[in-house]
Order: sequence, then C-alpha cells, then structure tokens
Amino acid sequence: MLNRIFTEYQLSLAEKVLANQRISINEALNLFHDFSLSQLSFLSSERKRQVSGLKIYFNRNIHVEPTNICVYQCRFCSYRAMSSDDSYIYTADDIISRIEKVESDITEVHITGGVHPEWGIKYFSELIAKIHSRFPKLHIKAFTAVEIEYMCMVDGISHSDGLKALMQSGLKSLPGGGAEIFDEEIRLKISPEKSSGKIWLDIHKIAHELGMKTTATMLYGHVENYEQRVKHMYELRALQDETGGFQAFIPLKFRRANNPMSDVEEVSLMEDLKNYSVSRIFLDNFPHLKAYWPAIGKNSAQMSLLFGVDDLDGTINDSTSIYSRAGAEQSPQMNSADMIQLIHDAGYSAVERNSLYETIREYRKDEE
Ligand code: V47
Ligand code: SF4
Repeated sequence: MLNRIFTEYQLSLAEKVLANQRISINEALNLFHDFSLSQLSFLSSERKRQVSGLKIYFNRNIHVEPTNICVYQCRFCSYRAMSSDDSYIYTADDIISRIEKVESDITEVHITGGVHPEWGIKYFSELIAKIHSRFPKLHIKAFTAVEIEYMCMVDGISHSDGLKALMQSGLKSLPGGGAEIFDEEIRLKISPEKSSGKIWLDIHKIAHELGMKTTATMLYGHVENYEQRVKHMYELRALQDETGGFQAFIPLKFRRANNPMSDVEEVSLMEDLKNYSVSRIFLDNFPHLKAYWPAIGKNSAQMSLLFGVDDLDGTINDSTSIYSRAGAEQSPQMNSADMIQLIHDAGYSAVERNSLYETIREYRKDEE
C-alpha cells in the first residue's frame, strides 16, 4: 500500500517515520520540501497515534498578562505599550479578582506579559505567593525564560536561585514563550535586544534540573526559512534528550496586525499544517504537540488535529490580548462543551487534562 502513497524516492523516509525512527535535519527538510500535505497528514497522524492514540487533550485555564509595559521592542509584538497612555499594570489584587471570576471553572493560570523595567524576583515571588495562598489548588504556570532572565538581573541573583525562590512561592511550571527562533541572525532582525537562544535553553535546563516541567515554542512564518526552523527544533530535541523536562511543543504562527512587521505576509493554513506535521515527526521525544487556538482560530486548530496535534490550549475565557491585538481571534474563549464538540467533530475522543497531563476526565466520541 505504501508504494501507492509515496514515490520511490520518498519511500525509505516514509518507512523510517512509520517505524518510529529518529529523522535527521536533512530528512526534516525533505519533508518540508518534497512531501505533499496529505502525505504529511498520514505520517504525522500515525506518529501522533503511537503516542496518544485517539485522544486529544485540552485544559481549562486562563491567561493573565500582568503588564504591557516592556523594556524590549520585539518587532513582531503588537502587545507592548507604545506610550504611557496605553499602558496598564495589574496589581496582585487585580490578578486575584480576575481569577476569582472563573476560579471554579479552571485548573491552571498562565501568567506572562511585558518585561517590566523594575520588577525582580522579589516582586514576582510575592505575587506568586499571594496567588498561591488564595488559590492553593490552581497550577501556576508563569514567566517565560526571557522574563526570568530579566527579573534575576534586576535582583542580581543567579537563574537557579531565582527559579528556586519562585518555586518556593508556588510556581509549578514555565511556559515556552520567548524562544522565537534561536538562529542568531533572525533573532537580531525580529527581537534585537532579547536574550539569546542559548540563555533561553539554559534557563529551561535549570528548571528541568530543579524538577519543573516546561513547554517550548517557536515563532514561525515571518522572515525565517525551513532550515532555521528545523535547527531550532534540533536544539530543543537535544535538550529534551538530556533532561526530558519538556511537556509540549507549541508552534506560534506570526500574526502581523499592529506591529512593525506588518509588511511581512502571513503564511497560509497549508503552511501551518505542514509545520505541525514536521514538528510532530522531528520532535520524536516530545510527548505533546499543542495548537494554541487563539493564535490561529478555532477552525484551523481543529484542522491541525489531522496533522499531528494532540493538545489544545485551552478554554482561555477571553483572558489574553497578545494575539487579538495582532489580528487573530478577537475575544478568545471556549467553554468545555465547545472544546469537546470541536474535538469530537474531528473524530477524536476529548480528554480534559491537568497541567501535568494527568487525565481529569475522558469524553469518548462513541459516548456522545
Ligand atoms: O513569546 C508575540 C509570541 C509568545 C506575536 O507555553 C507572537 O503553553 C505571533 O508563549 N504573532 C507568548 N506570535 C505566548 C506563548 C504561549 C502561548 C500559549 C501557550 C504557551 C505555553 C505559550 O507569543 C511570545 C511570542 O513568541 N508572539 N507576538 C505575534 N504578533
Ligand atoms: Fe516585550 Fe514580549 Fe512584546 Fe517582546 S514579545 S516586546 S518581550 S511583550
């Protein structure tokens, strides 16, 4: 049958993928350049099936963005305040009252935002401690490696000591933002002042060694090429071999509204789906591939389930503006019933998970 789907030239790589063998950087580039979308769907769905069967995970969460004031000026960012007139700051009490509104519906709060010039580890440890003592059962996933680096610098302490202090206050895991593209030349073009890819990887390595789980992202579809994407994933795969601390990979599609890179065309849905597929196949040691639907829309996220994705983030409750300001979904929210329906309609069973991917409840498609 395989020789009806693949050409003679493609067959050995397809067989390698189906046998669950690791592929090289060049082979990943082959997949990007020489395989059709339906062939990639077939291969990545098979890889997904070997890991998650017919399950698609989702979680109930909100995002909190404590401020849009930021010391950096990433060129793709539509979120940071351009002047003091459009800036905001949420105090700990503001954050707590936002969480109180949805507390009974969620298991996780995801906190990340602008890099405030004056807030260090001490400030954020107190913030996390207050949230944790008010909501002891909520999993607090907070701060990109870029934010961690800056807050450690403000207080003059090592990354390891900074992470330990935050963990003592109640921080449970790190999100994967700030990774962008590790390639130095591209990083210099899109986020010139931001810390290097090496520092991002180092901070995640320390977090893993301290026993925290983290996620990893890749900002794609702007001025990078396939090789730079695959090399980014190669660095992640190598660190995952060492530590096993990454739970999921989240490709983030560049959205162009209201930012200094608005002249760069956004890539097509076909390109998004291709990217999900190759990620699933190349990152053979990452258990989960997540689609962040507020960035790409519900329909595209549903489609991504046929291209290796096994995880959808999340119910959200209209709590993030990073993507709505960049031209994506305007009031992102789904309740659990919407999420389950979306997954069932794609032909899968829906599994509500907690932040460590333990099952809370499975909604099987055949019990609908
Ligand atoms: O680091 C900002 C990206 C990230 C744009 O870890 C943009 O589970 C596209 O990291 N177009 C923050 N992307 C969000 C993030 C995230 C989201 C959901 C889940 C997880 C997780 C992490 O958003 C930033 C940057 O890479 N970003 N602006 C834009 N215009
Ligand atoms: Fe700041 Fe994050 Fe925007 Fe970069 S992407 S300017 S670090 S808020």
